[in-house]
Amino acid sequence: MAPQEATGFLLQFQGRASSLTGPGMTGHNRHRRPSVKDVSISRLGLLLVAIFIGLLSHASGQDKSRSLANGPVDWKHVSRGKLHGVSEKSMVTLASTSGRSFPWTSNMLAWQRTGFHFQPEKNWMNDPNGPMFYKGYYHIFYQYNPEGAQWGKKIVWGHAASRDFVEWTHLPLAMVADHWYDVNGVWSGSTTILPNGQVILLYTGSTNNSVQCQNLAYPANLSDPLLIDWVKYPNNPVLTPPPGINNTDFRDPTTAWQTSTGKWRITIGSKVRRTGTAFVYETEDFKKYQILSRPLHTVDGTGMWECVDFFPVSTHSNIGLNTSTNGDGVRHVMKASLDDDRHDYYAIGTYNEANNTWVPDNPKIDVGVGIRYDYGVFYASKSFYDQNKKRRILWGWIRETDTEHVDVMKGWASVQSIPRTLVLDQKTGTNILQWPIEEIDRLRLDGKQFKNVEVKAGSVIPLAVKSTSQADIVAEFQIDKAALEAAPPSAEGFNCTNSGGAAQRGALGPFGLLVLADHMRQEQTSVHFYVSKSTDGSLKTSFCTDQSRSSNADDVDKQVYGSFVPVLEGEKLWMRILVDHSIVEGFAQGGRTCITSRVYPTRAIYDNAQVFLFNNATKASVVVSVKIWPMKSMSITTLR
Ligand code: DQQ
Repeated sequence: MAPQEATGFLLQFQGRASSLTGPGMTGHNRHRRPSVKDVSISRLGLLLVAIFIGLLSHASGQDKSRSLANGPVDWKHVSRGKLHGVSEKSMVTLASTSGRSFPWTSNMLAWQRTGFHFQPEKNWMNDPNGPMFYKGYYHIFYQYNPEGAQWGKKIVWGHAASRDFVEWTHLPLAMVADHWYDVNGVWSGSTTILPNGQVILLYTGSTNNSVQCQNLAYPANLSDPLLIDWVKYPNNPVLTPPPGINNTDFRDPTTAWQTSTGKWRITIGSKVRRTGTAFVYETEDFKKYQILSRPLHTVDGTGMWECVDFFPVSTHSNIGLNTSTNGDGVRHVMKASLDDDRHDYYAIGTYNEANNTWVPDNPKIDVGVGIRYDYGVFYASKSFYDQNKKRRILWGWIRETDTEHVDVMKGWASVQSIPRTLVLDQKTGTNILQWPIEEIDRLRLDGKQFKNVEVKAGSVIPLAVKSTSQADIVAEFQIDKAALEAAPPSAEGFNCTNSGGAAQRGALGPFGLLVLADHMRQEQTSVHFYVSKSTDGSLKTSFCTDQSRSSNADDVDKQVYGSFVPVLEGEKLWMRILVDHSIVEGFAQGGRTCITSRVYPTRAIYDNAQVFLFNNATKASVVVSVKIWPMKSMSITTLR
């Protein structure tokens, strides 16, 4: 960082702090998650209070529940977002849309807060917005409801910055809903850093009449590396829905890319009847735009496209590319977040700047009908080019999969995924690889290794690691060769979601790890492989996460997630799992297939969160080498 930048930062930082804090205070408010020790102390305190209340109740003849909500309550699904013209924001995949809640206690709910995933201090968060690296700081903006733990009508842009993705500072709200053109919500958008150093921010506003329009904003002070203050362009909106497009089907502008003519282009998601589409606009100054006659791409039957992302990847190197890069050795990735099923689908293809079209390499793996970034909970993601370390980084919104009234009890909802580097898989050429950014490794504490553990067919082996509520796990598996050869071929297709989860037994699987499991395994979340042999003798590997036994509570989602993972000749099966309280992120084969789950155990929490190896195959034994690192928490402070 240049000296003048550092001074500017300090002045601004102290200026804000001094008006709000007393002498000797820094202006930072530390709010890390409680350590195990803190929790034990507070548990003791709670216990004493509970005994005291219990005695009082007993004396007065009352029956007081120990749950937060004064005993189980009835819940009913409430839709959020749809009526206002965006995808459903509350949880809808529970088996029923109403029921009786589990008697959650404050101790259980406190444990759910994560240690090394990005979260605001409280309230609701959804999409990551406008990520960028600017003057020494990584910035993340996010959809935020300052008024509560549910999605709301007045969504604003929350903001935080970090030098290293490990120590974060929460900053004041970047933009609030304060103009006619965004009074119903400051919705998702992107930033672009121009070659002259100017920063452009484009976002969707929902107007006083709920029309979706695009607005321009820019930093008030470019020499502030924290970019605290933002100015909205006085002549907003800069774009309104094009003729023939519904007022509520036009949102989420991308980062701009510069063409060979020097003009800039952005793309914006929409739909024409049931056809998902990405319109392209060209501009010189980000104030006046011209729509191009052809959309970048459309796919029939995929419905509204939210949060489109469009960026180049290199065919021959793992170095990330600036969003404007095109030409030889470049493929373009297109991603759309499907309003209909709330999953992020991507495809790899070729961008032709001259006629402004993008064509997928394989029409069967097109946007919205082929492969996904993640086969669990992962939506409205956004990537950015990190010019600091020459890499492309992806953030995704990980929603809750419990009920809204429990989120209200917790006082917060949603986390952001671990930021992932994103490169083209040069070995397959047909998928990208997503991998936790290297900075996360700095949170690893002393790891424990278990080498060449034989896990026989039908067995479960506990791994002696004290606490694994926060853990990074890397495991490698070798299937018994003879069993592999002898396994009978099967014409039945295996599918993680419908084929019975970890309890299903086949000749060659499932096998993998059980995380967030209590010692009796009344609760467990399995992350596993399942290998099947096709009738032509070829092997097919699936990577799955089974949440069906993840919690004793019934008011949480318990789906089995997963998909096929490419395994090339001579490759071992391997996976990495990040466990962070209520989130489990799994990466198979270096990030070819990823699965993120939210799980809400009631017993397998704090020091009771254990890890096991398991092999539920009927024939094959597997030899497993695994390393488990307990993880430190990130540090998150607040600039007040
Ligand atoms: N979330 C924003 C919209 C976007 C949606 C509103 C995706 O801009 O389309 O909070 O989750």
